[in-house]
Amino acid sequence: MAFRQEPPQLGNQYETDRALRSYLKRALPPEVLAEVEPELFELGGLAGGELYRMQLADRLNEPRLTQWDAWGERVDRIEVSPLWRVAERMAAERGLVATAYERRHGAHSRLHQLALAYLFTPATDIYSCPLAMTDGAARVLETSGNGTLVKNVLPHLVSRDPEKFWTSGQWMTELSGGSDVGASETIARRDGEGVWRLYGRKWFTSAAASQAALTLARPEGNPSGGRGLALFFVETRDREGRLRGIRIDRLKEKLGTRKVPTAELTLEGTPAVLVKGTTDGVRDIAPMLNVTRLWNAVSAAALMRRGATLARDYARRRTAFGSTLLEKPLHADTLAGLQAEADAALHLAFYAAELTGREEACELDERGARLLRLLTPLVKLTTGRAAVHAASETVEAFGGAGYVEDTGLPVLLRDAQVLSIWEGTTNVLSLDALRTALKDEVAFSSLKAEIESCAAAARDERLAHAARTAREAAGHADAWLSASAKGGQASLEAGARRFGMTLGRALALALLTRHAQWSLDVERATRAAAAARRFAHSAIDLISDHDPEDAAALLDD
Ligand code: MFK
Repeated sequence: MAFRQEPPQLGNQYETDRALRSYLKRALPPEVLAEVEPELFELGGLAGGELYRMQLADRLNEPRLTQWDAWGERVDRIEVSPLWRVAERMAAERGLVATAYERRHGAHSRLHQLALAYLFTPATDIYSCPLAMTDGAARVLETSGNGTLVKNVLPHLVSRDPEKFWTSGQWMTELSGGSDVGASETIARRDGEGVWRLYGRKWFTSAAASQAALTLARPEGNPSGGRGLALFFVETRDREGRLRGIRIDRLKEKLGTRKVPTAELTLEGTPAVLVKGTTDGVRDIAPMLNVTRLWNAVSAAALMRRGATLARDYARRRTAFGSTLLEKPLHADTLAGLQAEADAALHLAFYAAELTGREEACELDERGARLLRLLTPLVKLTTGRAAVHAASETVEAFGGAGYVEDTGLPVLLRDAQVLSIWEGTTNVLSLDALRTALKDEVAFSSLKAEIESCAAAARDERLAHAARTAREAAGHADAWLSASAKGGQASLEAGARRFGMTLGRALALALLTRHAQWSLDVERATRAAAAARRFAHSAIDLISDHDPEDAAALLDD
């Protein structure tokens, strides 16, 4: 019989995720786990079954922008793909945002919600983008003290009823900069009736089909820079469904995340509501950034898991040179490395989720809050970079098939690339983390203490090397910071990425190690220890002193 290749398949994505299940067993009280597990099983089944089949069938569908109707009327209507329409309804019904705000399980509600997001994200082609922003907007409104928005808008963002559920965009990026938000040129002006109206261009607005958005604009007369901006809420359409002073100029032609209708917008007197004060918009939108960065990290871990799962399943089905790929020592070794990276990302992302949940339930002390401020950029930048690397390995694990579109595999690589770009690039977040570590000794010392405490928890000899590696890497980063702080701003900035990545990876290793000890003790299982040991042999300590003159010579024409 002629050779026939079976495609990779996915099982129940919760049931088969040993790393997630082991982590949740430690992180959640048994009664909470028992309550949330049925939802996770159900969503895991959909993610590996019906939704996966829909994803493959939906592969060529993309959002469509219709700017004019047949009779010359400007309509600027966006239609999203069939998969996204299903995802929107399902996200509302299953409380992908609501769960975090209902707080049925207090401080554990964030974990509950993000465990759902972890299963949902790889199954819905980046529908996590509008959900992340909606969650961020909900958090900003919840803590804004703006009674009107809390009463009229927040219930839509956290609704489980698909007819009431709204998603929110986060319109920040302008031509002048996606990173340097303080350079924004959008102007806010009050009209004769006292309504704020926005004028300007937003250059990269994800999920432009949303019913609402938070955005930044400069009230006329305000100074330049981030302090002169103010945070505004915008309801995008009126009761008849017409855009309110917004023109959608075009959809972006992106490398990946192609289901996400990312648009260029012109604001032509868009009515808007001031969320807080008339200044300090960057500071006021920061809670949203922290929530979307957390989603970014969870999505990175989830996409790494999806890639590793597909590659492992395929390796069982694919035969070459007389045996399955999984029986080939080098292929198995490569996949094991991929799995360890995915486990590390999972522990890092969910550790930030734990602290976020505690903060939201008012159970995090000042020290913890400051640790979380430093942690968020570190977690985002570390997992975002790791996800890009992992996606490339995943595609390669399929050989030529991974390079062919209708296998549904290349999209994993294209989509992963966004994770290190949006919500702050690796370098911008490295600088943010560096500034925070320098400015806030409490935050930095709490991070070092956390790494130390995780490493100290590892009593088993089999974890000794992993614990030592985490400790030494953190110590090296600490020593580098002290030495470089004396050397001047340029050398500090030049080393910021190595500093951030080292801290992020050292913390991931420390968390993995602590979990591995627990798993040895309680579950009598060695899988987590294997992940910690394997991850410990990857690049953890990236600190090194480079001669700035070498960099200059390399960049010289
Ligand atoms: C799957 C996940 C999907 C996610 C989908 C999202 C799609 C959305 C697409 C996008 O919107 S992409 C665009 C994302 N853009 C960014 O993330 C911006 C990246 N740039 C930065 O983060 C810069 O560091 C920053 C704009 C914040 C720098 O601006 P500034 O004007 O130099 O601000 P500065 O002075 O650093 O901070 C101003 C205040 O905010 C300070 O507080 P004070 O006024 O009290 O001194 C800061 O401490 C505070 N702040 C800044 N970042 C903060 C923060 N506070 C808490 N958390 C933070 N992260």
